[in-house]
Amino acid sequence: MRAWAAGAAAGAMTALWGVAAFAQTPDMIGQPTPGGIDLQPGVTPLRNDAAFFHNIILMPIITGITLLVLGLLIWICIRYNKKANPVPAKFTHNTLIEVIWTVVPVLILMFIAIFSFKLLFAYNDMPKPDLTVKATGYQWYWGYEYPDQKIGEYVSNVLPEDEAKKKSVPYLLAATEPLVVPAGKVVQVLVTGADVIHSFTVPSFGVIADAIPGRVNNVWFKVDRPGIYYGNCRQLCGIQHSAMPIEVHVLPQAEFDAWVVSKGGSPKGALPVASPAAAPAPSADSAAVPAAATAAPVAAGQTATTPPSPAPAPALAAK
Ligand SMILES: [Cu+2]
Repeated sequence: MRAWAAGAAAGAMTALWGVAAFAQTPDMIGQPTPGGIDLQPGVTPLRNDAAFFHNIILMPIITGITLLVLGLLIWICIRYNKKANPVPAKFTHNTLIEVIWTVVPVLILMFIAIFSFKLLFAYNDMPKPDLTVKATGYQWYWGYEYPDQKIGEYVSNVLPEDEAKKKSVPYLLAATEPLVVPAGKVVQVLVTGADVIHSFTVPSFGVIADAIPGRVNNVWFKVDRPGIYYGNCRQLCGIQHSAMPIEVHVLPQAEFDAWVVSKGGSPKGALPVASPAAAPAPSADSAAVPAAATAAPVAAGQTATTPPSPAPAPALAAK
């Protein structure tokens, strides 16, 4: 029985990964692939670790357990139904089996915990950031601000469908203004919300942080490969939740500096980054963020409600 279950599990896994590998070949970087069933290809080490944890550690265990339980159910239905087994056994306990079904799950959870905690700590251990960006979620668009470069908050809306078509960019993923960051640098994103809870999510970076009003969460990433990467708000935040894409442009440092200048900022301002990493920081989110950073979003959130009046319009039209 056990051998049968193991064989079935192995067979199913092979089939699953075969299909995944097949579907993966034309996967696009930084955005979802039509018909794709695997995770988006990652471009940060953390994202690759997370994918390893999901694909190699969790999925086989989940598949194995599911198939084992299914096999047991089928076996019981066939072998112990009224016809096949008219006189049922009278015992109610079996010490050996009870020990096994207590100890084995504990061992499985301990095995998972080794990888899970390692990943969790890796996410929390942010190196000293080279750039800090503040991302604020609004109903329904994002505001980005570069405090050290003195770039005030600007609005990033969903790119209307006709413009997206014209530019051959993915509608509902492309934005009117991208978030721009330098390649090969540690980027810290301070994430907050101005009205309801949103979520700053870029799958290929392995980055996800809730944008909560009155709180600042932070995430970090370091992308070596210049390119365009897409994400979304990933928290149901209202009727236009689907219309708040995140478009990240990763540029070589020189181009990033030029972009900062074009935005009226100063690239040199990047150097004296206040180091929140220096604080003992019990958790990456919320409390550890310096008071100045927490105070800023609220103020920005209030002032930034002025420009958005044009913002909801395209979003509603897009509906
Ligand atoms: Cu949202």
